[in-house]
Amino acid sequence: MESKPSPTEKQPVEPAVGCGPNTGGEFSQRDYTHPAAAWGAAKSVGLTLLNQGEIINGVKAIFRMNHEDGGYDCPGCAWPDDRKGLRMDICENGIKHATWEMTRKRADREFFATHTVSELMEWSDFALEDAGRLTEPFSYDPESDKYIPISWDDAFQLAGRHLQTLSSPHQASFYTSGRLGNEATFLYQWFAREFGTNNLPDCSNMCHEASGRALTASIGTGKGTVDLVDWQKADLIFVMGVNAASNAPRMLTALADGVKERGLKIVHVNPLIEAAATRAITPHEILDMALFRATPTSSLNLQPRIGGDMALMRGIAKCLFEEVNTNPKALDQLFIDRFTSGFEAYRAVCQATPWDELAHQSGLTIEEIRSAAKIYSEARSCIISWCLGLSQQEHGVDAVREIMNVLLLRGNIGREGAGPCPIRGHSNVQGNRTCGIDHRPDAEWLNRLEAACGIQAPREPGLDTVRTIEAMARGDVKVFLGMGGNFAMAAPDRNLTFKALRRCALTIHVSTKLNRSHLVHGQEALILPCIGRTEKDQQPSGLQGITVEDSMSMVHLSYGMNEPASPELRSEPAIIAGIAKATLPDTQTPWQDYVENYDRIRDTMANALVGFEDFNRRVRQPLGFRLHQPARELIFQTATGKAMFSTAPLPDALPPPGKLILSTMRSHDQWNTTIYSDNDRYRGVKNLRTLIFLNSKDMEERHIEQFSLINITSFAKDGTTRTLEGYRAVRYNLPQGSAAGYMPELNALCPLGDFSPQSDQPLMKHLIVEIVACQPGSIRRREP
Ligand SMILES: Nc1nc2c(c(=O)[nH]1)N[C@H]1C(S)=C(S)[C@@H](COP(=O)(O)OP(=O)(O)OC[C@H]3O[C@@H](n4cnc5c(=O)[nH]c(N)nc54)[C@H](O)[C@@H]3O)O[C@H]1N2
Ligand SMILES: Nc1nc2c(c(=O)[nH]1)N[C@H]1C(S)=C(S)[C@@H](COP(=O)(O)OP(=O)(O)OC[C@H]3O[C@@H](n4cnc5c(=O)[nH]c(N)nc54)[C@H](O)[C@@H]3O)O[C@H]1N2
Ligand SMILES: [Mo]
Repeated sequence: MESKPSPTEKQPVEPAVGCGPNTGGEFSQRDYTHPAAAWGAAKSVGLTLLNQGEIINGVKAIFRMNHEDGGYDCPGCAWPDDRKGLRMDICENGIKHATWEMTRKRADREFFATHTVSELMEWSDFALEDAGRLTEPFSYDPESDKYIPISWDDAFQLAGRHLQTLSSPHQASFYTSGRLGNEATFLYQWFAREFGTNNLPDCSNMCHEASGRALTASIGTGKGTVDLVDWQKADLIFVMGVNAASNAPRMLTALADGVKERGLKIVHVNPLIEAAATRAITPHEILDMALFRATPTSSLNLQPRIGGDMALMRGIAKCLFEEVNTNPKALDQLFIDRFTSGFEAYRAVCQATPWDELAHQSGLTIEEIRSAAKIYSEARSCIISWCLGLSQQEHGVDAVREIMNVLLLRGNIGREGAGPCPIRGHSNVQGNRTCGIDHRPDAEWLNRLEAACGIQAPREPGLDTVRTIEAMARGDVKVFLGMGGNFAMAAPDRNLTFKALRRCALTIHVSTKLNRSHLVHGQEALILPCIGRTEKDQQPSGLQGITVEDSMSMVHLSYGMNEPASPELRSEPAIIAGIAKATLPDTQTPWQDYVENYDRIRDTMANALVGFEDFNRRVRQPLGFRLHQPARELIFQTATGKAMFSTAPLPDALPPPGKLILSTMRSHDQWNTTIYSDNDRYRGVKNLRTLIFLNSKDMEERHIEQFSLINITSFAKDGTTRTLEGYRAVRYNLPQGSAAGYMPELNALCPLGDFSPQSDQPLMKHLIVEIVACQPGSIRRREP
């Protein structure tokens, strides 16, 4: 076999094709100077609605989303709803997300009769989802290489047969994506455990696992402790490692209102200066939008190197320890003495870390760190919020614990306007964990589950996302069930993940739309279509609501309002019950009763889950209810019974010589693996997804020009490399040594073996890469 020429020889390559529509035409990038969430947002929403033929329904949908008296929970993100009844906060990306589900297009039996799976593999990810809503169950037919219709009963029997013939229940793995409502979640984990395994990987294994583990170790809860009222009271908010204008747009309202109404201070910490860090117009302020009156939303912008956050936090702590010599109020010593443990050790670690090292590792100047510390020590109350920039790192757990350390030093927890606030991703990812999706369940939870559900739960820990891929690749896991999501594209190490899925005897996907995970299938494969969040869920006892938990632990009901995309669709609880009944011949669980009336599921949940007592009544209160959070009341369920300082050593965040650290992230016009267009408005990008943002000095050093074609090679710890060719370099304001580009295209570069030993999270924000210029070959484009 001919060996592949090394990229440094400047072999001609063709421009890479991204996951978006790839409609061709000119691409460009320029600085975006408009405020976030202004008319550009309105225009973009209009285009999405137009494309989906949904102007009327889309507009109706907007006015039902997140409403106090009914309506459905926005499937877009987990930001809580400000449902005071006075005004409704909606956002561009939530509307896009909801209308994407409401499309009139259909991927029906005619569609699948027309296209083979091999042909569909050639389609872009955009085109696959754009085929429309799935209409009935399909199974893979190897003869014709097509998906063909199958009855629900036969589909369940097929699933049941496979699961029953496994030699151990651990040969199946049950993935969850964070859209699943609480009731379906509870049934799903119940089914997996009654079947006999804790193999419950979820998207959280790639998302906020690190945050959950860090907070549990520090303060005895896996969640943030603040709510929206705290956001409205805080003096100071740190916004770290999140692109809020695109991924949690309703946060802009809280930021802009805070600045306007009470002089809120905001410190942004991000290698990129994202749109929310400059100025915002909040979507509901129509007058402001018309007059283009933007609110500045930054007191300080810090651009650390990728992975430099922990050094910054430690620097802030070091400043406080210095300041307390002259200003005793710099630390909240009363709080520290009463509620924390490990303080002296933490002080010693901070004092022992030299300033030079903190500056070098954070990529910031000592002055910048000092100015952040000054703002922090002057604030009466402070919230620190963060997202994937912190969690998808090798030392993500240590970094989040360092955030907690800094909060504890000034007693910034358990009082108004203060506390840690991880910004969750999927609209119910937090609820999934609360309701039992956990591959490492503790004994207390399993005992409660057994008592409430009359089952025997397995005690051995199960597989998470990374371990599931490894096990499928080895042939140890033979049945993969994806409850939502797009596992093949969202997971790291594309080639390996594809191989792993293809080794399975059976892959099942419960989905609303066609995606690549359906095409990268096992020997046998099922697509089971479900109703979406925006649709009515009719069961024998009437219209059903489902519950979700937002980022700030509020649990509330959500009712769909549209007719289902097809009469053949089933609800997620009904599909889980169907598979369960076909798999567990001796089950004592009344699956059918549960499907007929979700109140019955909630009654059982009330017995099994701490904090869900009287669930059915409390969730019907106008705003639902807030889950009790001991840490919010300064009750710390940790090893010492106190909030615990941590003293982890500072990791080395620097790229090896000649290499760069690459972070993978979302564009403005995508929802995880769902791509709406090839634009990234707030970063000024048009028509291009296969790009890498680079610092101008890094480009010069490599003789790379703006938009020139480049190859990217990632270096795994085991010595293997992965290369993507034909990307384009785009000059961008980010620190030297740091680079950024889009998921899911770049997942091909994430080595499966390179996950954080602290959280098992793949290092999606910390790839070690080499980037070299290459020559263009003949231009070839894939037809959409
Ligand atoms: N419209 C829309 N909304 C979404 C999603 C979506 O795809 N589209 N996805 C949802 C999901 S599942 C999630 S988890 C969230 C994700 O929300 P985000 O966390 O905003 O997701 P990313 O786009 O990956 O952006 C990561 C941010 O971290 C920054 N960053 C990268 N490395 C570092 C670092 O080392 N330090 C710091 N401080 N910052 C860093 C990047 O510059 C970028 O701003 O959004 C949710 N909401
Ligand atoms: N390189 C890199 N990779 C990443 C990340 C990153 O930052 N960088 N982020 C990671 C993160 S934070 C996450 S959360 C994961 C996301 O991973 P996933 O949750 O697995 O992926 P999504 O793209 O959100 O899933 C989209 C699919 O969900 C299905 N769907 C939509 N609505 C519903 C519904 O109501 N019910 C059901 N059953 N299905 C539905 C549709 O068929 C759609 O195609 O990706 C991870 N992967
Ligand atoms: Mo996520």
